[in-house]
Amino acid sequence: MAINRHIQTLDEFTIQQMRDFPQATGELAGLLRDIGLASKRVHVEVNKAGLVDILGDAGTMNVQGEEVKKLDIFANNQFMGVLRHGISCAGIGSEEMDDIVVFNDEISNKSKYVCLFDPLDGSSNIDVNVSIGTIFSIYRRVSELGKPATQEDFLQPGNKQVAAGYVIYGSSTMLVYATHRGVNGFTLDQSIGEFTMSHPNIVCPESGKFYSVNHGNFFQYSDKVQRYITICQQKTKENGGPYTQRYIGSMVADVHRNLIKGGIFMYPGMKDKPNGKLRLLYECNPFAFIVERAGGKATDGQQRILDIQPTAVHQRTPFFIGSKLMMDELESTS
Ligand code: AHM
Repeated sequence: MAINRHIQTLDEFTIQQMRDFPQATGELAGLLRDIGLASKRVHVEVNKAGLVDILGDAGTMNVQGEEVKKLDIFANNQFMGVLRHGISCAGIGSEEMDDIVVFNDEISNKSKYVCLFDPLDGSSNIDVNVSIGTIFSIYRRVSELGKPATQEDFLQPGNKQVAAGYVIYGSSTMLVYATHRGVNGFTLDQSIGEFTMSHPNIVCPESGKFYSVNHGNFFQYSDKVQRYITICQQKTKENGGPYTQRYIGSMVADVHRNLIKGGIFMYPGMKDKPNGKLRLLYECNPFAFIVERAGGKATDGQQRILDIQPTAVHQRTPFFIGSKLMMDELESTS
């Protein structure tokens, strides 16, 4: 006889979490529901990307001078639309837009949160059917409630995040999010159109076998990073290895794998790009928050990512993130 196992949806979970805090207003649960809704719409488009004319370049550059793909624009519009018309967000910042967008209407001005997004990370992989993802980050406003959100609300260090998460559009679509209470993963059950709890209380293994870095840039990295990569290559059974190199070029997929299985991901600074490629606010802070909550570590090679005081919404930073013991080994490499 089939057992009717209880499934817990994302909405049920966030509402249940809220009940533990009598003072909670439900705004965070509402925000997560809105993000879940937008990501389901993106999931639908990503899954039919090969069938419709949504692949390929949109013919414009984003603010960092990179090619914008059509799905990037679609995803950006979905998240922006859902949050603008919801009741829980005072404004957003997106990797795809030059400036922050302050919603500035009566309801939004009363909202206590702002959101930052990379609507479609790894978008250069869209055309070749590789996993891509959405990354998000939620902050409590520091500006006065009842008035429009301000730039300061968005330029807070990552340690002020209230929640952060990502959606991976892979062999299945998954939404993983962290709060100070832990990290949980929900897989999209397409038969009912709901994210359902599949990975409760995610803990990043203390160590792992995977190291993820773009080897093509090896000679652009600092001596220290080159030495650490060499240590990874020289690992044997006797000293915790061998390690396996895995680099998809889609950070959501690379960090997701390392979060679940243990590993280290690096996007170091390079001789001609000392701050690397990844954006502090849209990519590094959210992942640093998630991985730290799961027991791992994240740095820029010098300091904890979450302690960096941002000065611009689109700033970049070198990024090292992963299992605690592997990060310790990187830090102790001279
Ligand atoms: P994108 O949003 O333009 O795709 O860039 C971000 C991606 C990350 O997901 C990934 O880790 C990195 O770029 C890969 O860059 P590279 O090809 O230089 O290794």
